[in-house]
Amino acid sequence: MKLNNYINGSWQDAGGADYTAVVNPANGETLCEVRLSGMQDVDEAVKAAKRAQKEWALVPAPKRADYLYEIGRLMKERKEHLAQVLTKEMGKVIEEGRGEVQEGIDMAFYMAGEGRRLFGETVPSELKDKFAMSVRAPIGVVGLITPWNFPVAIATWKSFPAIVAGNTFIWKPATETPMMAYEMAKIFDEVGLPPGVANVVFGSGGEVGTAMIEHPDIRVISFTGSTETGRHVAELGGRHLKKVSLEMGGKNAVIVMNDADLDLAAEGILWSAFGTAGQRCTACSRVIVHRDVKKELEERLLEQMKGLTIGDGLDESVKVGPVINASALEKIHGYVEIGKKEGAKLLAGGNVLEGDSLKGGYYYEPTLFTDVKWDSRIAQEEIFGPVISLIEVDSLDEAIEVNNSVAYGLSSSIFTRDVNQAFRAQRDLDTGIVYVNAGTTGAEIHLPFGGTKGTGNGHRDSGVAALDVFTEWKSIYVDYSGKLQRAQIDTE
Ligand code: UN1
Repeated sequence: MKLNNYINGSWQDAGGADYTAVVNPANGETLCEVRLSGMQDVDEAVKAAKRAQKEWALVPAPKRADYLYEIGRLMKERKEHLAQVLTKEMGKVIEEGRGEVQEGIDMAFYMAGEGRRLFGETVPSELKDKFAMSVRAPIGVVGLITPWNFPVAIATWKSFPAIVAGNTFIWKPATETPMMAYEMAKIFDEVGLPPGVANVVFGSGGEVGTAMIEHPDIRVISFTGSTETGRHVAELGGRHLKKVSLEMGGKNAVIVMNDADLDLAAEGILWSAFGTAGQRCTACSRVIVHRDVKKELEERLLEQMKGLTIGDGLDESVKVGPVINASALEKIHGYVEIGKKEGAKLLAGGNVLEGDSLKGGYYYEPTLFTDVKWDSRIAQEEIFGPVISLIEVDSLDEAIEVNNSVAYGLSSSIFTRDVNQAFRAQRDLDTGIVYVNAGTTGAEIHLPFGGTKGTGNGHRDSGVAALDVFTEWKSIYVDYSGKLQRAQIDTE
Protein backbone atom coordinates (compact mmCIF):
# COMPACT_ATOMS: atom_id res chain seq x y z
CA MET A 1 0.00 0.00 0.00
CA LYS A 2 1.25 3.46 -0.91
CA LEU A 3 -0.11 6.66 0.55
CA ASN A 4 -0.87 9.63 -1.66
CA ASN A 5 -1.05 13.27 -0.70
CA TYR A 6 -4.47 14.84 -0.20
CA ILE A 7 -4.45 18.14 -2.07
CA ASN A 8 -7.38 20.25 -3.22
CA GLY A 9 -9.85 17.51 -2.32
CA SER A 10 -8.17 14.81 -4.36
CA TRP A 11 -5.57 12.09 -3.87
CA GLN A 12 -2.37 12.96 -5.63
CA ASP A 13 0.78 11.07 -6.24
CA ALA A 14 3.76 13.11 -5.09
CA GLY A 15 6.11 14.27 -7.81
CA GLY A 16 9.35 12.92 -6.33
CA ALA A 17 10.69 9.42 -6.81
CA ASP A 18 11.61 8.70 -3.17
CA TYR A 19 9.61 6.43 -0.92
CA THR A 20 10.01 5.69 2.71
CA ALA A 21 8.68 2.63 4.50
CA VAL A 22 6.43 2.92 7.55
CA VAL A 23 7.50 0.29 10.04
CA ASN A 24 5.60 -1.20 12.96
CA PRO A 25 7.96 -0.60 15.89
CA ALA A 26 6.54 -3.61 17.73
CA ASN A 27 7.85 -6.14 15.21
CA GLY A 28 9.70 -4.38 12.39
CA GLU A 29 7.07 -5.22 9.79
CA THR A 30 6.58 -2.79 6.92
CA LEU A 31 3.06 -1.38 7.07
CA CYS A 32 3.05 0.77 3.98
CA GLU A 33 5.12 3.07 1.88
CA VAL A 34 4.87 6.77 1.54
CA ARG A 35 6.11 8.90 -1.29
CA LEU A 36 8.22 11.81 -0.15
CA SER A 37 6.91 15.06 -1.56
CA GLY A 38 8.90 18.06 -2.69
CA MET A 39 8.57 21.80 -3.07
CA GLN A 40 6.21 21.54 -6.03
CA ASP A 41 3.71 19.49 -4.06
CA VAL A 42 3.77 22.04 -1.27
CA ASP A 43 3.30 24.84 -3.74
CA GLU A 44 0.36 23.11 -5.35
CA ALA A 45 -1.25 22.52 -1.95
CA VAL A 46 -0.70 26.14 -0.93
CA LYS A 47 -2.25 27.40 -4.18
CA ALA A 48 -5.32 25.26 -3.56
CA ALA A 49 -5.50 26.30 0.09
CA LYS A 50 -5.19 29.96 -0.83
CA ARG A 51 -7.97 29.74 -3.41
CA ALA A 52 -10.22 27.86 -0.99
CA GLN A 53 -9.56 30.20 1.93
CA LYS A 54 -11.30 33.20 0.36
CA GLU A 55 -14.61 31.33 0.20
CA TRP A 56 -14.07 29.45 3.44
CA ALA A 57 -13.58 32.65 5.41
CA LEU A 58 -17.02 33.79 4.23
CA VAL A 59 -18.78 30.64 5.42
CA PRO A 60 -20.41 31.53 8.78
CA ALA A 61 -18.35 30.06 11.62
CA PRO A 62 -21.25 27.92 12.95
CA LYS A 63 -21.46 26.35 9.48
CA ARG A 64 -17.71 25.74 9.42
CA ALA A 65 -18.18 24.11 12.79
CA ASP A 66 -20.80 21.73 11.36
CA TYR A 67 -17.99 20.02 9.46
CA LEU A 68 -16.14 19.54 12.74
CA TYR A 69 -19.20 17.92 14.32
CA GLU A 70 -19.22 15.50 11.39
CA ILE A 71 -15.49 14.88 11.67
CA GLY A 72 -15.93 14.16 15.40
CA ARG A 73 -18.84 11.84 14.69
CA LEU A 74 -16.86 9.83 12.11
CA MET A 75 -13.84 9.64 14.40
CA LYS A 76 -16.12 8.31 17.14
CA GLU A 77 -17.65 5.76 14.80
CA ARG A 78 -14.14 4.61 13.76
CA LYS A 79 -12.49 4.96 17.13
CA GLU A 80 -11.39 1.33 17.39
CA HIS A 81 -10.07 1.19 13.84
CA LEU A 82 -8.15 4.45 14.28
CA ALA A 83 -6.68 3.28 17.58
CA GLN A 84 -5.49 0.04 15.95
CA VAL A 85 -3.80 1.90 13.11
CA LEU A 86 -2.22 4.27 15.63
CA THR A 87 -0.83 1.47 17.76
CA LYS A 88 0.54 -0.31 14.70
CA GLU A 89 2.39 2.65 13.30
CA MET A 90 3.46 4.35 16.54
CA GLY A 91 3.65 1.53 19.06
CA LYS A 92 1.78 2.97 22.06
CA VAL A 93 -0.38 0.40 23.83
CA ILE A 94 -3.91 0.08 22.48
CA GLU A 95 -5.56 1.56 25.58
CA GLU A 96 -3.49 4.70 25.07
CA GLY A 97 -4.20 4.59 21.33
CA ARG A 98 -7.91 4.72 22.14
CA GLY A 99 -7.23 7.54 24.59
CA GLU A 100 -5.41 9.54 21.96
CA VAL A 101 -8.20 9.12 19.42
CA GLN A 102 -10.64 10.22 22.13
CA GLU A 103 -8.53 13.33 22.65
CA GLY A 104 -9.05 14.14 18.96
CA ILE A 105 -12.79 13.48 19.19
CA ASP A 106 -13.02 15.78 22.21
CA MET A 107 -11.14 18.45 20.32
CA ALA A 108 -13.52 18.17 17.34
CA PHE A 109 -16.62 18.72 19.44
CA TYR A 110 -14.99 21.36 21.61
CA MET A 111 -13.79 23.42 18.64
CA ALA A 112 -17.11 22.92 16.88
CA GLY A 113 -18.64 24.70 19.87
CA GLU A 114 -16.24 27.57 19.27
CA GLY A 115 -18.00 28.12 15.94
CA ARG A 116 -20.79 29.74 17.95
CA ARG A 117 -18.43 31.72 20.19
CA LEU A 118 -15.14 32.96 18.76
CA PHE A 119 -15.63 35.77 21.23
CA GLY A 120 -14.22 39.21 20.71
CA GLU A 121 -14.90 42.29 22.83
CA THR A 122 -17.39 45.11 22.63
CA VAL A 123 -16.27 48.09 24.64
CA PRO A 124 -17.53 51.65 25.08
CA SER A 125 -15.88 54.26 22.90
CA GLU A 126 -14.39 57.34 24.51
CA LEU A 127 -16.37 59.42 22.01
CA LYS A 128 -20.11 59.98 21.69
CA ASP A 129 -22.03 58.11 19.00
CA LYS A 130 -19.20 55.77 18.29
CA PHE A 131 -19.09 51.99 18.60
CA ALA A 132 -15.98 49.90 19.35
CA MET A 133 -15.38 46.17 19.15
CA SER A 134 -12.79 43.55 18.32
CA VAL A 135 -13.28 40.39 16.27
CA ARG A 136 -11.10 37.42 15.47
CA ALA A 137 -10.16 37.41 11.79
CA PRO A 138 -8.77 34.37 9.99
CA ILE A 139 -5.14 34.67 8.92
CA GLY A 140 -5.12 32.70 5.67
CA VAL A 141 -3.21 29.53 4.85
CA VAL A 142 -1.51 27.91 7.83
CA GLY A 143 1.15 25.19 7.99
CA LEU A 144 1.00 22.39 10.56
CA ILE A 145 4.01 20.21 11.32
CA THR A 146 3.28 17.37 13.74
CA PRO A 147 5.33 14.71 15.56
CA TRP A 148 5.14 10.91 15.58
CA ASN A 149 4.45 10.45 19.30
CA PHE A 150 0.87 11.78 19.08
CA PRO A 151 0.07 11.22 15.40
CA VAL A 152 -3.55 12.34 15.66
CA ALA A 153 -4.26 14.31 18.86
CA ILE A 154 -1.71 17.03 18.24
CA ALA A 155 -2.88 17.43 14.66
CA THR A 156 -6.43 18.00 15.93
CA TRP A 157 -5.20 20.62 18.45
CA LYS A 158 -3.91 22.58 15.50
CA SER A 159 -6.11 21.84 12.50
CA PHE A 160 -9.52 22.12 14.17
CA PRO A 161 -9.05 25.62 15.62
CA ALA A 162 -7.43 26.63 12.31
CA ILE A 163 -10.47 25.71 10.23
CA VAL A 164 -13.19 26.82 12.61
CA ALA A 165 -11.54 30.25 12.58
CA GLY A 166 -11.70 30.41 8.78
CA ASN A 167 -8.19 29.37 7.75
CA THR A 168 -7.18 26.58 5.43
CA PHE A 169 -4.23 24.34 6.16
CA ILE A 170 -1.35 22.25 4.85
CA TRP A 171 -0.46 19.45 7.27
CA LYS A 172 2.85 17.63 7.17
CA PRO A 173 2.75 14.64 9.52
CA ALA A 174 5.94 12.97 10.76
CA THR A 175 7.45 10.55 8.25
CA GLU A 176 7.21 7.76 10.87
CA THR A 177 3.43 8.11 11.27
CA PRO A 178 1.70 9.09 8.04
CA MET A 179 -1.08 6.51 8.32
CA MET A 180 -3.09 8.44 10.88
CA ALA A 181 -2.86 11.51 8.68
CA TYR A 182 -4.11 9.41 5.80
CA GLU A 183 -7.05 8.19 7.91
CA MET A 184 -7.85 11.79 8.88
CA ALA A 185 -7.61 12.94 5.25
CA LYS A 186 -10.17 10.26 4.35
CA ILE A 187 -12.45 11.69 7.04
CA PHE A 188 -11.95 15.27 5.79
CA ASP A 189 -12.85 14.02 2.34
CA GLU A 190 -15.92 12.10 3.47
CA VAL A 191 -17.45 14.96 5.42
CA GLY A 192 -17.20 17.03 2.25
CA LEU A 193 -14.91 19.81 3.40
CA PRO A 194 -14.60 22.11 0.37
CA PRO A 195 -11.53 21.19 -1.74
CA GLY A 196 -8.40 22.98 -0.57
CA VAL A 197 -9.53 23.60 3.02
CA ALA A 198 -7.60 20.58 4.37
CA ASN A 199 -4.43 19.40 2.64
CA VAL A 200 -2.06 16.66 3.71
CA VAL A 201 1.43 16.53 2.23
CA PHE A 202 3.75 13.66 3.15
CA GLY A 203 7.45 14.19 3.30
CA SER A 204 10.52 15.03 5.29
CA GLY A 205 11.07 18.04 7.48
CA GLY A 206 14.08 19.05 5.42
CA GLU A 207 12.14 19.17 2.15
CA VAL A 208 8.45 19.65 2.85
CA GLY A 209 8.83 21.37 6.22
CA THR A 210 11.34 23.86 4.84
CA ALA A 211 9.23 24.51 1.76
CA MET A 212 6.25 25.25 4.01
CA ILE A 213 8.16 27.61 6.28
CA GLU A 214 9.63 29.46 3.31
CA HIS A 215 6.43 29.65 1.28
CA PRO A 216 5.29 33.29 1.11
CA ASP A 217 1.60 32.34 1.18
CA ILE A 218 1.74 30.37 4.42
CA ARG A 219 1.32 32.92 7.20
CA VAL A 220 1.48 30.73 10.30
CA ILE A 221 3.58 27.70 11.16
CA SER A 222 2.46 25.59 14.10
CA PHE A 223 5.11 23.06 15.00
CA THR A 224 5.45 20.34 17.63
CA GLY A 225 8.72 18.45 17.89
CA SER A 226 12.20 18.69 19.30
CA THR A 227 13.67 21.92 20.66
CA GLU A 228 16.55 21.62 18.22
CA THR A 229 14.26 21.49 15.18
CA GLY A 230 11.91 24.09 16.69
CA ARG A 231 14.76 26.56 17.01
CA HIS A 232 15.50 26.10 13.32
CA VAL A 233 11.79 26.50 12.43
CA ALA A 234 11.65 29.75 14.43
CA GLU A 235 14.83 31.12 12.85
CA LEU A 236 13.70 30.36 9.34
CA GLY A 237 10.15 31.50 10.04
CA GLY A 238 11.44 34.70 11.62
CA ARG A 239 13.34 35.55 8.47
CA HIS A 240 10.04 35.37 6.61
CA LEU A 241 8.18 37.31 9.35
CA LYS A 242 5.90 34.38 10.07
CA LYS A 243 3.93 33.72 13.15
CA VAL A 244 5.56 30.58 14.50
CA SER A 245 3.97 28.60 17.32
CA LEU A 246 6.28 26.04 18.91
CA GLU A 247 5.70 23.14 21.28
CA MET A 248 8.94 21.38 22.05
CA GLY A 249 10.79 19.37 24.65
CA GLY A 250 10.27 18.74 28.33
CA LYS A 251 12.15 17.46 31.35
CA ASN A 252 9.18 17.03 33.62
CA ALA A 253 9.36 16.22 37.29
CA VAL A 254 7.11 14.75 39.94
CA ILE A 255 7.79 16.14 43.42
CA VAL A 256 7.00 13.76 46.27
CA MET A 257 6.78 15.44 49.69
CA ASN A 258 7.13 13.63 53.01
CA ASP A 259 3.38 13.80 53.69
CA ALA A 260 2.38 12.32 50.31
CA ASP A 261 0.27 9.22 49.73
CA LEU A 262 3.22 7.14 48.52
CA ASP A 263 1.24 4.39 46.82
CA LEU A 264 -0.60 6.97 44.80
CA ALA A 265 2.62 8.85 44.05
CA ALA A 266 4.32 5.66 42.82
CA GLU A 267 1.35 4.86 40.61
CA GLY A 268 1.29 8.41 39.20
CA ILE A 269 5.03 8.35 38.54
CA LEU A 270 4.99 5.02 36.72
CA TRP A 271 1.99 5.94 34.59
CA SER A 272 3.48 9.23 33.52
CA ALA A 273 7.04 7.91 33.12
CA PHE A 274 6.41 4.64 31.30
CA GLY A 275 3.12 5.33 29.51
CA THR A 276 3.82 5.69 25.77
CA ALA A 277 7.21 4.16 26.72
CA GLY A 278 8.22 7.57 28.04
CA GLN A 279 7.83 9.17 24.61
CA ARG A 280 5.64 12.08 25.62
CA CYS A 281 6.73 15.68 25.87
CA THR A 282 4.89 15.54 29.18
CA ALA A 283 6.52 12.32 30.40
CA CYS A 284 7.84 12.22 33.95
CA SER A 285 11.59 11.97 33.65
CA ARG A 286 12.66 13.16 37.11
CA VAL A 287 11.32 12.38 40.55
CA ILE A 288 12.24 14.95 43.17
CA VAL A 289 11.71 13.19 46.46
CA HIS A 290 11.86 14.38 50.05
CA ARG A 291 14.69 12.63 51.88
CA ASP A 292 12.31 11.29 54.62
CA VAL A 293 10.39 9.14 52.14
CA LYS A 294 13.03 8.34 49.53
CA LYS A 295 13.63 4.74 50.61
CA GLU A 296 9.93 3.96 50.88
CA LEU A 297 9.19 5.50 47.50
CA GLU A 298 12.01 3.52 45.86
CA GLU A 299 10.60 0.30 47.29
CA ARG A 300 7.12 1.06 46.06
CA LEU A 301 8.35 1.99 42.59
CA LEU A 302 10.38 -1.21 42.33
CA GLU A 303 7.45 -3.26 43.53
CA GLN A 304 4.99 -1.69 41.09
CA MET A 305 7.49 -1.90 38.20
CA LYS A 306 7.33 -5.69 38.44
CA GLY A 307 3.79 -5.51 37.07
CA LEU A 308 4.79 -3.73 33.86
CA THR A 309 4.38 -6.18 31.00
CA ILE A 310 6.31 -5.21 27.92
CA GLY A 311 5.46 -6.12 24.36
CA ASP A 312 3.33 -5.40 21.32
CA GLY A 313 0.82 -2.71 22.26
CA LEU A 314 -1.96 -4.53 20.40
CA ASP A 315 -1.95 -7.12 23.18
CA GLU A 316 -4.43 -5.74 25.74
CA SER A 317 -2.38 -7.04 28.67
CA VAL A 318 0.77 -5.14 27.69
CA LYS A 319 1.52 -1.98 29.67
CA VAL A 320 4.67 -0.72 27.93
CA GLY A 321 5.08 -0.86 24.17
CA PRO A 322 8.14 -0.38 21.98
CA VAL A 323 9.96 2.88 21.29
CA ILE A 324 9.70 4.31 17.82
CA ASN A 325 12.84 2.99 16.11
CA ALA A 326 16.43 1.80 16.39
CA SER A 327 17.92 5.26 16.75
CA ALA A 328 15.56 6.01 19.67
CA LEU A 329 16.77 2.80 21.34
CA GLU A 330 20.34 3.87 20.81
CA LYS A 331 19.73 7.36 22.21
CA ILE A 332 17.97 6.03 25.31
CA HIS A 333 20.63 3.45 25.99
CA GLY A 334 23.30 6.09 25.46
CA TYR A 335 21.72 8.15 28.26
CA VAL A 336 21.65 5.14 30.55
CA GLU A 337 25.37 4.71 29.96
CA ILE A 338 25.90 8.40 30.67
CA GLY A 339 23.90 8.06 33.91
CA LYS A 340 26.11 5.20 35.07
CA LYS A 341 29.25 7.16 34.27
CA GLU A 342 27.89 10.16 36.14
CA GLY A 343 27.66 8.01 39.24
CA ALA A 344 23.90 7.56 39.44
CA LYS A 345 22.75 4.28 40.97
CA LEU A 346 20.82 2.00 38.63
CA LEU A 347 18.01 0.37 40.64
CA ALA A 348 16.19 -1.35 37.79
CA GLY A 349 16.24 -1.78 34.03
CA GLY A 350 18.94 -0.32 31.83
CA ASN A 351 18.77 -2.82 28.97
CA VAL A 352 17.63 -3.09 25.40
CA LEU A 353 15.15 -5.98 25.43
CA GLU A 354 15.26 -8.85 23.02
CA GLY A 355 13.65 -12.24 22.97
CA ASP A 356 11.29 -14.33 20.87
CA SER A 357 8.09 -12.43 21.58
CA LEU A 358 9.85 -9.09 21.06
CA LYS A 359 11.55 -10.08 17.81
CA GLY A 360 12.07 -7.33 15.29
CA GLY A 361 10.76 -4.66 17.68
CA TYR A 362 12.46 -1.83 19.54
CA TYR A 363 12.01 -2.40 23.25
CA TYR A 364 13.69 -0.74 26.19
CA GLU A 365 13.38 -1.93 29.75
CA PRO A 366 11.68 0.53 32.14
CA THR A 367 14.62 2.02 34.00
CA LEU A 368 15.02 3.59 37.41
CA PHE A 369 18.06 5.56 38.58
CA THR A 370 18.47 6.92 42.07
CA ASP A 371 20.97 9.21 43.81
CA VAL A 372 20.97 11.34 40.70
CA LYS A 373 22.56 14.78 40.97
CA TRP A 374 20.16 17.55 39.96
CA ASP A 375 22.67 19.03 37.51
CA SER A 376 23.84 15.81 35.86
CA ARG A 377 23.05 15.22 32.20
CA ILE A 378 20.42 12.55 32.83
CA ALA A 379 18.64 15.04 35.12
CA GLN A 380 18.84 17.92 32.66
CA GLU A 381 18.48 16.58 29.12
CA GLU A 382 15.40 15.17 27.46
CA ILE A 383 15.74 11.38 27.04
CA PHE A 384 12.32 10.62 25.49
CA GLY A 385 12.25 7.05 26.73
CA PRO A 386 11.30 4.97 29.78
CA VAL A 387 13.95 6.27 32.18
CA ILE A 388 13.36 7.90 35.59
CA SER A 389 15.94 9.75 37.70
CA LEU A 390 15.34 10.11 41.44
CA ILE A 391 16.77 13.24 43.02
CA GLU A 392 16.74 13.69 46.78
CA VAL A 393 15.87 17.03 48.42
CA ASP A 394 15.26 18.37 51.93
CA SER A 395 12.45 20.86 51.49
CA LEU A 396 9.74 22.18 49.22
CA ASP A 397 11.88 25.20 48.34
CA GLU A 398 14.70 22.96 47.22
CA ALA A 399 12.30 20.76 45.28
CA ILE A 400 10.95 23.75 43.39
CA GLU A 401 14.44 25.02 42.70
CA VAL A 402 15.49 21.65 41.30
CA ASN A 403 12.33 21.44 39.24
CA ASN A 404 13.02 24.87 37.75
CA SER A 405 16.70 24.21 37.11
CA VAL A 406 16.18 22.67 33.65
CA ALA A 407 16.05 24.40 30.28
CA TYR A 408 12.46 23.25 29.72
CA GLY A 409 9.13 24.11 31.34
CA LEU A 410 6.27 21.94 30.12
CA SER A 411 4.74 19.98 32.98
CA SER A 412 5.34 19.40 36.69
CA SER A 413 3.57 17.70 39.55
CA ILE A 414 3.52 17.56 43.32
CA PHE A 415 2.22 14.87 45.64
CA THR A 416 1.35 16.30 49.05
CA ARG A 417 -1.60 16.38 51.41
CA ASP A 418 -0.77 19.88 52.58
CA VAL A 419 -2.90 22.46 50.80
CA ASN A 420 -0.45 25.27 51.61
CA GLN A 421 2.44 23.41 49.98
CA ALA A 422 0.27 22.53 46.99
CA PHE A 423 -0.70 26.13 46.39
CA ARG A 424 2.83 27.44 46.83
CA ALA A 425 4.04 24.84 44.38
CA GLN A 426 1.46 25.66 41.70
CA ARG A 427 2.51 29.30 41.97
CA ASP A 428 6.27 28.75 41.90
CA LEU A 429 6.74 25.82 39.53
CA ASP A 430 7.93 27.34 36.27
CA THR A 431 6.00 25.14 33.85
CA GLY A 432 2.98 25.64 31.60
CA ILE A 433 1.13 22.75 33.24
CA VAL A 434 1.07 21.82 36.95
CA TYR A 435 -0.59 18.79 38.53
CA VAL A 436 -1.38 18.27 42.20
CA ASN A 437 -1.62 14.62 43.28
CA ALA A 438 -1.39 13.29 39.73
CA GLY A 439 1.51 12.52 37.38
CA THR A 440 2.81 14.87 34.70
CA THR A 441 0.70 13.59 31.81
CA GLY A 442 -2.98 13.71 30.95
CA ALA A 443 -3.64 17.26 29.79
CA GLU A 444 -7.27 17.86 28.79
CA ILE A 445 -8.03 19.56 25.50
CA HIS A 446 -10.04 22.51 26.79
CA LEU A 447 -7.12 24.12 28.61
CA PRO A 448 -4.04 25.62 27.00
CA PHE A 449 -1.21 23.14 26.32
CA GLY A 450 2.36 24.36 26.25
CA GLY A 451 5.28 25.43 28.34
CA THR A 452 7.83 27.98 29.38
CA LYS A 453 11.53 28.43 28.55
CA GLY A 454 12.94 25.91 26.04
CA THR A 455 9.55 24.22 25.68
CA GLY A 456 7.92 26.93 23.64
CA ASN A 457 7.87 30.50 22.41
CA GLY A 458 4.86 31.82 24.26
CA HIS A 459 2.07 30.29 22.20
CA ARG A 460 -0.28 27.50 23.24
CA ASP A 461 -1.95 24.58 21.53
CA SER A 462 -5.40 23.40 22.51
CA GLY A 463 -8.01 25.28 24.55
CA VAL A 464 -9.32 28.68 23.51
CA ALA A 465 -5.67 29.79 23.50
CA ALA A 466 -5.16 27.87 20.25
CA LEU A 467 -7.44 30.37 18.54
CA ASP A 468 -4.88 33.08 19.28
CA VAL A 469 -2.40 31.25 17.07
CA PHE A 470 -4.81 31.02 14.15
CA THR A 471 -6.51 34.43 14.25
CA GLU A 472 -5.59 38.06 14.03
CA TRP A 473 -7.34 40.53 16.26
CA LYS A 474 -9.18 43.17 14.30
CA SER A 475 -10.42 46.27 16.14
CA ILE A 476 -13.38 47.98 14.55
CA TYR A 477 -14.63 51.51 15.25
CA VAL A 478 -17.96 52.71 13.86
CA ASP A 479 -18.62 56.40 14.14
CA TYR A 480 -22.30 57.26 13.73
CA SER A 481 -22.06 60.90 14.82
CA GLY A 482 -21.91 62.22 11.27
CA LYS A 483 -18.95 64.44 12.04
CA LEU A 484 -15.20 64.07 12.38
CA GLN A 485 -14.38 63.05 15.96
CA ARG A 486 -10.72 62.88 16.83
CA ALA A 487 -9.78 60.34 19.50
CA GLN A 488 -7.64 61.65 22.36
CA ILE A 489 -8.24 65.24 21.12
CA ASP A 490 -11.96 66.01 20.93
CA THR A 491 -13.45 65.72 24.38
CA GLU A 492 -16.99 66.92 23.70
C1 UN1 B 1 2.84 15.23 23.96
O1 UN1 B 1 3.48 14.51 24.69
O2 UN1 B 1 3.38 15.79 23.01
O3 UN1 B 1 -0.91 15.42 28.45
C2 UN1 B 1 1.38 15.45 24.10
C3 UN1 B 1 -0.62 14.43 27.79
C4 UN1 B 1 -1.35 14.20 26.48
C5 UN1 B 1 -0.70 14.96 25.38
C6 UN1 B 1 0.79 14.81 25.32
N1 UN1 B 1 -2.72 14.60 26.62
O4 UN1 B 1 0.22 13.65 28.14
